[in-house]
Order: sequence, then structure tokens, then C-alpha cells
Amino acid sequence: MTSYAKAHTNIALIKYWGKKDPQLMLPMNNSISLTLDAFYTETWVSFQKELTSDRFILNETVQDTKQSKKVVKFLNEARAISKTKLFAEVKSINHVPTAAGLASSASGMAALAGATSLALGLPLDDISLSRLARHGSGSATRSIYGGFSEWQKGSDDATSYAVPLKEDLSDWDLAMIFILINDQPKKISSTAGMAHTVETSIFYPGWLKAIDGDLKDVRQAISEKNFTLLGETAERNALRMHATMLGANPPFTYLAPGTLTALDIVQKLREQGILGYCTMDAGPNVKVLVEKANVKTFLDALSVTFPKENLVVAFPGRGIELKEK
Ligand code: 2P0
Repeated sequence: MTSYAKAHTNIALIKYWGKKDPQLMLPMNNSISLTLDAFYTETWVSFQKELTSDRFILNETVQDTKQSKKVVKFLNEARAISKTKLFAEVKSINHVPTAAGLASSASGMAALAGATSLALGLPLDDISLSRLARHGSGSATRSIYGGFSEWQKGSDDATSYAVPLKEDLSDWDLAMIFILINDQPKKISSTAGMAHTVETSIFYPGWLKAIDGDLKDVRQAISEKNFTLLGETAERNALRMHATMLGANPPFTYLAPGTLTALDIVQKLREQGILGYCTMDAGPNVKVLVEKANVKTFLDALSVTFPKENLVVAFPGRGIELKEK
């Protein structure tokens, strides 16, 4: 029997940046994200008596030991919980445009947590899936849900998981435009970047001081469907996260010249009353939160500078799907 899961990626509007406990994967702060339809991972898992080690096949290519490290670490934790000794075959297809340079750990680890739970007979309720996904990657906690969700930092393994804030967005016409600036693998992984920032940044205490206010504003914006408050808070929060890296020792940044060009274009449109707000993660790509009615205006303005094939429009996506196949 093979278990199947499909999970979409999510983009944080209030960022997760820093771990309080790297072993348990407990974050320093809550984060809030929007799950999107454009990028997703499909994963098939089967535990087999015949296997003498785990086997990970990504996009139809068998992965070596180094490439399989995160998946095997996750499977070891799942085996410990379910008290099985069987090894697994994991097949994943990442539906992320090639050369997108987008992280796939959120959708990838959420889909792996779902398919593994189904295969091992572990609990399948959203909170259990979110907790298990956390062991793979922090951002994966939020990909269990559609629409907006919040990862509550909690204080131990049992209390750190995401909850839905607004899963059904059929009454709110939101979209996100991905501007793909650079497809090179990043020099500093987000795991390493956040650890270095927590340890050395003189701005990190400021990040933590501001987070409750940002979280409160985004929760209020979601409950009131207040697009301006949502966007202004998200852009401010993203820039604050990137500022913490400039305050690290040695300093570093994921931003590139194209990132600032994109920010400038979006700001100029805002000055004309056409509202869009930017967010950036552990890489140079820019995601612009817009209302559906303005998607074309933004694409027209952005395509003057960026190749059309580097602009991808996404809409709110659904939560995880599980199937026995
Ligand atoms: C986020 N990022 O909230 C933040 C914003 C990047 C910047 O979560 O170490 O792959 O596996 O928990 O989840 C990317 O980091 O890191 C991330 P680990 P993850 O989306």
C-alpha cells in the first residue's frame, strides 16, 4: 500500500525567523502565512519489509545520501513515534517552475508528514499533522491549511503547531505575484541564516520587540478583510526581518539589486493609488500581495523590467490532501 499527500506552499506575511529550540524546532515567534495554489508537492510513501535503507526519489531522480538527509532524519523521527523499524520509499514531485529559485521545504515537508502519517497509521487530525511537519521544516506547519494560518510558537513539542485563521477566501479576491529574480541556490540556507542572526544580530531584540504588534495588526486585517492594513504590515515585517541580517556579525543579505528594483516599481504604483505590497524570504525573489482586479496592471508594469516568464501569478490555495493508493 502506498500513501499519497499533496500540499501547497505558503508565503509568510509575518515571518518565522529564529529558533528557540533547534532540536524540537520551536520558533522564537509566531508567524502567519497565506497558502498558495501555484506551487505544490506531491509525495508517495510506502514502508516495505524488503528495503534495507530509505530511498528518496525527487522529480524521478534517485537522491544520494546528502540529498536525502532531511527526509531520512524526518523518517527516523516518524519511526520512533510509531515504533516501526521498516524503511520507506519516498517519491516526491515538486511542482515548482524549474529555475524558480523558490524554497519547497514548506510544501515538501508538509506532504511528507501527511503521507508518512497515513502510511504508519499515525493521527491524521490537522494539529497532529502540523506538529509532525514541524519536525521536517518550520514553515511546513502552516502548509497543512488552506488560506491564512498562524503557527503558534508554543513552549514544547505538544504545543507548537499551526491553526487556521481563515481557510475559505472565496469572499476575498487576493492574489500574489511572484517575481523570480534569481535561480541560483542560496549561499546561506535559511536554517543557518536564522541561527546566525539570532546569535549575532544587534537588531534581533528589536525584531522580537515589534513582533506582537505586527501579529496583532495582521490578525485584525484578516478578520476585517482590510487589504491595506494586511499589506502594510506584511511589507514592514519582511523588511524588519531582512534588517536583522544587516545587523548580524558578519552581516549578510539575501536581497539582490533586482529585489530593490521590484520594491521601487511597487512603491511607484502605490503612489498612483494602485495598491500592492512586497514580501521577501530567504532569497532575492519578491512576492507582491495584490487584489485580483489589479493583477494585470501589476504584470504590465513589472514586465517592462522583468521577463514575462519570471512573473508567476498565484491565488489562495487549499490545505493538505491525503489518499491511500
Ligand atoms: C517563513 N522562512 O516564515 C520564513 C521567512 C524564510 C524566511 O520558514 O530551518 O525551511 O527548516 O525550519 O522553514 C524558511 O525556513 O526552515 C522559512 P527550517 P524553513 O516562511
